[in-house]
Amino acid sequence: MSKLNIAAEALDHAAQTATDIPQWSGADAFSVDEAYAVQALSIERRLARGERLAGYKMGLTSRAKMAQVGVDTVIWGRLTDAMRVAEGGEIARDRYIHPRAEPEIAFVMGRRLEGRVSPAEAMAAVDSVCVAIEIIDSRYKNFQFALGDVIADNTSAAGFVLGDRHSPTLDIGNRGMLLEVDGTVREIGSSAAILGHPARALVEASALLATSGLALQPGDIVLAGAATAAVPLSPGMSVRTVVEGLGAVHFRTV
Ligand code: 0L1
Ligand code: MG
Repeated sequence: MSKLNIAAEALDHAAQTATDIPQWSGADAFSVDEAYAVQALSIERRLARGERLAGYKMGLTSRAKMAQVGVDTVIWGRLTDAMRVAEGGEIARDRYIHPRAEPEIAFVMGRRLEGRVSPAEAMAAVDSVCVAIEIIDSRYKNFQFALGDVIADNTSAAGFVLGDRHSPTLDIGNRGMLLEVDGTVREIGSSAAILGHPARALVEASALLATSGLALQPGDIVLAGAATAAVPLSPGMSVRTVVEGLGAVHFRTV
């Protein structure tokens, strides 16, 4: 088995068993291209088990997130249907290694979008926008990684919750966003923290996916990235995100 396949299997196994693994470092560290290849191989394993591709997530699209994890490049990962948590649903904390939640905005694509586009062209391909929460869970020890590690680990993608769908004509630039735990505000920010405007995350998604020969398809979900740092999850929490103008979404941990 190749080095990339061995890594994909290790990451997939770590996610399935909620067991952390060491980072790849030194001579074993992955280049960006190798890391995206590992990510694709690990997702193939999920698809072979019957999961379906649901879309993509953009990672590290805000300064708060870059500072939290010490990596300063926008990255992307893949979402599958099995990662979706129903609005108001619950997750078992022990199915994850060290999960965190972060407030996001999601796009649902109405049309195909590929390559370099303007923000207006990107938004014209969107069917709807929603408030969202992403659940991330690094498969690495102590939630620490270098750029190649986190890309290979599908950019820590572990789950997502979507709220009601709204028209893409709604203003989503500079909207207040917050994350509450048990009714207490834990993180507060603005959608402007997401690359200046969440539409720019969609522009980046389209351009970056094209470098891997991919395009956004109708029905794909795209998480734009978090507006704030992520909050660690423990059992018995009620987690809620509100985005001004888009409403709220929540889930619970047991
Ligand atoms: O969605 C994100 O911004 C996460 C990207 C990977 C870094 C992390 O695990 O926080
Ligand atoms: Mg995120």
